[in-house]
Amino acid sequence: MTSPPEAKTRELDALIIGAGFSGLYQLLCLRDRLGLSVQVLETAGGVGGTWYWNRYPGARCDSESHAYCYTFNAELMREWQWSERYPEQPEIMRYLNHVADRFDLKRDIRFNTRVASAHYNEAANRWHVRTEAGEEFTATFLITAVGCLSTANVPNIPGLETFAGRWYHTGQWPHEGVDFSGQRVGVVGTGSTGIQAIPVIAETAAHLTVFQRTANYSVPARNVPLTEDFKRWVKENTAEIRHATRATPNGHPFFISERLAVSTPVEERQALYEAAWEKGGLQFRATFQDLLVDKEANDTAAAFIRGKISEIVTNPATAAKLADIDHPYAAKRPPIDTDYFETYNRENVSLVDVRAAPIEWITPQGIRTREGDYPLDIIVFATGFDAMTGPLLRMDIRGRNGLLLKEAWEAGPRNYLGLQVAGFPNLFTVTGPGSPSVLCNMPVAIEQHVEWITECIAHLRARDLARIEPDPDAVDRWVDQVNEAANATLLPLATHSWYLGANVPGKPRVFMPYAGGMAHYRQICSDVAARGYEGFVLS
Ligand code: N01
Repeated sequence: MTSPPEAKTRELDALIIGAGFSGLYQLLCLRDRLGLSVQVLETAGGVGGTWYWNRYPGARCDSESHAYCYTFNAELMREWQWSERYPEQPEIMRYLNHVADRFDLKRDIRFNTRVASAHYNEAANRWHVRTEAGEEFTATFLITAVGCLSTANVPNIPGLETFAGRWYHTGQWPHEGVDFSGQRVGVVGTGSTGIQAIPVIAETAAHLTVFQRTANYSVPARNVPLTEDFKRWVKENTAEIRHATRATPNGHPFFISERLAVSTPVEERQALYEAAWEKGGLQFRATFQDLLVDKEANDTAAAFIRGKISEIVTNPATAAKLADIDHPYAAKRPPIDTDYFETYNRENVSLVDVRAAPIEWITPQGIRTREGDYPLDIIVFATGFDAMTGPLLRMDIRGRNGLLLKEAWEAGPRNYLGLQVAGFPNLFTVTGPGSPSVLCNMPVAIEQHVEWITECIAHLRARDLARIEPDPDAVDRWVDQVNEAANATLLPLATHSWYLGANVPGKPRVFMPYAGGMAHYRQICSDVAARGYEGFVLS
């Protein structure tokens, strides 16, 4: 018998981790625009990133379809037609597969491949990457495109392993789907995901019990099929749509009103909220300019939504639990919904307040709270993610002198512009903590990061420079700016939000995304590059 071939280390210019929106575009830019040798490694069996995994019932994007797409290619924008105001998960998967096929990207993506470790070798100035299957790669540049919401947070509730029924996390949904008909279902969690899934699950479950820890605001999405007129308007206005998403703080194609809630007469203010409620969607937040910076202004929006909850939900005790919200409107990521509050008027749906009586145990039969037992056949955990840092820190990433990223970030993420970490040369983190990312319409944030990274690498290569990493002083200053930007808003007042890492026990409480606005952040990044990558050390 001949001996097996020796495992070979593949040498690359750049290695990208992840094949979602970010990884696909980063591959295209580095391979086709700069001519680099590039490999993408992806855990999933296909492209799509977060959309590959989040297949739960009702999964749909909260950004409007005509702006939830790449804008780097006007032809691509014109040839792709979305069917609804908000694209559903399968349609987004079709879109991303279309992009991957149109630009022949899949040939450079290795699917079903999880990265175990990435170590920087200073002498060689190369990243050494190992997969869980033991394959090895080295690359000059390492780019993480791992997404912000890709590490499922399954709560550590005692007894889960004894549960006799089936349980699922929404972010790891089975591809074959789940049949709820005739089943007693429990949903834990009322964030954006729970709020999307609950009305759909209620349609087929025998009974649905919702376990709510923190009541949440929600505004109707008013999803509709797109008219032919609208589709035509999109094709004729690709440049304008692109421009609008680049000019607004959240990367959405609508502008924030200049009116202030506090100085608008009460009747007029109410009429504007009514109109925004009828229009639906995340624009509700744009009704007034001061909603996210002035608590008094925010209180007017919060009161309006609470009033809607009491109007919609017929059982006053249920309405009171749903409206008992402990944070300012939109200080946590604001959900939008289709018939969420209406669902509590169904006979087969009940609400359990697990703030008043916490979940204590999962028994073989169901969920036990301090007040009682709820027999269940299926438990759905819509309990969110170890957001932003989780997908990075679960890998063994080591920079100079073997410094582990997890240790460097022990007290919370520290980096420059959300793009690079001191001591980790040539490592770029697409939509990393410290960048606007999750506070923005994601494809807009992603395109900006990917293009900045591409131009930066082109700059290094054109000047025969081998390395870029941030100056630790620039990191300190940026961390201060991220904190200042958050503190100028009401966002930190939602003290248990995932923006702060508060949803994961033991995670440092640091406000992670940059809240100074996408348009402003874009300008900062462009200025840094124009000044010869100020704050970075190039060598
Ligand atoms: O997660 P979440 P998500 N016992 O963390 C509760 C994006 N997204 O998956 O608030 C009981 O927001 C937790 O309660 P509390 C969007 O950015 C986008 O819903 O911690 N309850 C909360 O109610 C979003 O913000 C879209 O007290 C527990 C819920 O679970 C982000 O993903 C669609 C618990 C988790 O809410 C995350 O949303 C959906 C426990 N032990 C999501 N642990 C689109 O645009 C947690 N909870 C498509």
